Amino acid sequence: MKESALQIAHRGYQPKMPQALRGAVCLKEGEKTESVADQAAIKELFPKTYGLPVIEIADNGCGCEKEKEQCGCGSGQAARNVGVILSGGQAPGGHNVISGLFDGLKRMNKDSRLYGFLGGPSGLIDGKYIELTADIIDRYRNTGGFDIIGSGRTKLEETWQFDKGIEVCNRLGITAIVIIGGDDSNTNACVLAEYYLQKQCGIQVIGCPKTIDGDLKNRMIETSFGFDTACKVYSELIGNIQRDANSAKKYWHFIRLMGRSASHIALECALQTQPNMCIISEEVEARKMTLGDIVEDIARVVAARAAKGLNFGTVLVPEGLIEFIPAMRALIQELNDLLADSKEFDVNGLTAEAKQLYLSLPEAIAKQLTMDRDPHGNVQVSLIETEKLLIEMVGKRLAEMKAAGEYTGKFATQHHFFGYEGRCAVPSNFDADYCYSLGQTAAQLIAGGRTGYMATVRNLIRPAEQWTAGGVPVTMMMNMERRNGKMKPVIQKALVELDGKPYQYLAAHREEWAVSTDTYIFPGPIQYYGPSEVCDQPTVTLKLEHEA
Ligand code: FBP
Repeated sequence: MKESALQIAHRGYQPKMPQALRGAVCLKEGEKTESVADQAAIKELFPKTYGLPVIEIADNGCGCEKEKEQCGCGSGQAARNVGVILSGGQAPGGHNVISGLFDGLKRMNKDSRLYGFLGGPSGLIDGKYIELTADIIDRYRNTGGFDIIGSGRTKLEETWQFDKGIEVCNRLGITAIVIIGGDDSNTNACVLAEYYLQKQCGIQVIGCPKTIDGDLKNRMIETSFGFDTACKVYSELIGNIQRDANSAKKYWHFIRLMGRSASHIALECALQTQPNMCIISEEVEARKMTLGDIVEDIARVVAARAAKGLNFGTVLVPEGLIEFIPAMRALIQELNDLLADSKEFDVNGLTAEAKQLYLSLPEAIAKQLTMDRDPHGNVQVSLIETEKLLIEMVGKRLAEMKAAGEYTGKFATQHHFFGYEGRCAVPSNFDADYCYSLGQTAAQLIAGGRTGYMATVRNLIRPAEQWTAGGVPVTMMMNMERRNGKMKPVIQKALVELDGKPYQYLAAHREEWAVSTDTYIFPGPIQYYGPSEVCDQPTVTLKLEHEA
């Protein structure tokens, strides 16, 4: 297979790692934990994995005899067989989690073996796997994509699936599984860990925080991997479009950005590029805005720019917007419940209010809302073309304003959707380093006999040598939510916080960005080689959230 110059050069890139992961380590136990909410319900559902302590990985120069005894880390470990699964949407850096895991296991015992289950969680149940040898791993180091073993969205939730997993693991001598996934996949990882503990089958389960959406973060997890690279790719494209808009001066660009429910990607891209408008779904919900209100806001900015002779601009639209408009959310909830019970959709199954809203939507959007849910019961928001809906409605509103003498400009538009362009990009140095460290951390948690944990690497705005590594019990991040019409334990999704610094920065600057011609930022492409201030920077979100 012919490889690009970057691919060839990049194979030799040595990811930077926290100092604590470089030599022999010990696992230090912190305080016992509680779930973020619904403690009694979560405790009852996870009797074995609830309340575990947070783990910090320290180099074993810490002088703590007890911890040294318990961790059994560093070299001299017994050989072990481990399975790894990539779950859900692709995110840059997945291959580095696997190579970090591989190197970590081999460092502890060269006879350890790593098996990759093919095509996501279904690979475990169907017993489809490959052994990941050094040759294979070396071909995928520092590359984007999940193609080393593939990914999938099969939900691991039923006892027969867990039992099949035991059969397959026993056949391969596997005593630990690493699940690399988002909030839903890590929830399932914890359900699996709990079941395997109850069955005393000797299989540990460790999760790793993956998703470009950036919504798997909390007090213990600073960011999910892939968010950094994806946002940098989209920001490059938005910057290019802004330069085109500024040059041609004839189009309004409506750019929808992936990210599912949360608006982290749209917000981060806005911070990197300073567009004329960026809608934040969480704000729309908090201000109880209607679709009409959003359209009015955009039309107001278009008219203000037109008054200055600027008939061009950029509007960023988060993928999940539609779900955050309160009336739409109620409609979607009704549709979810209706579609969970029957595959045939009948509009008369909706309440009068929801039915009226449903019938008022453009046909294409209404149809998109009733399409199949993903296996976790989520609306597939990536298929709903909100940017086109907004263009249509803003166009109508501007025509009314023109008739009333309130607007005199031109409204020529282009629409874009950026999502898949960023999910398999070559990981930024940040993601390459972060992911490799996550993989190494997972190996240490396995060596320390832990299960029901997610690997964590923190202190991420510092140089990689100063990052800290550890494990957080998955139950600590859980609460109860309604899914497919039933209450389920799930990892709490992190939405954009309106009192958080990233949103506050946007709010403080957006009036200026709306009407200006010289505030656009053009980030250019991700750089892999060159000065650290160009190549190793974390996202603006991370910096704003964690800088003192
Ligand atoms: P994960 O949550 O599984 O990481 O997926 C993220 C995502 O890229 C979302 O941003 C998007 O809505 C969805 O996946 C698209 O799913 P699909 O890959 O099935 O089209």
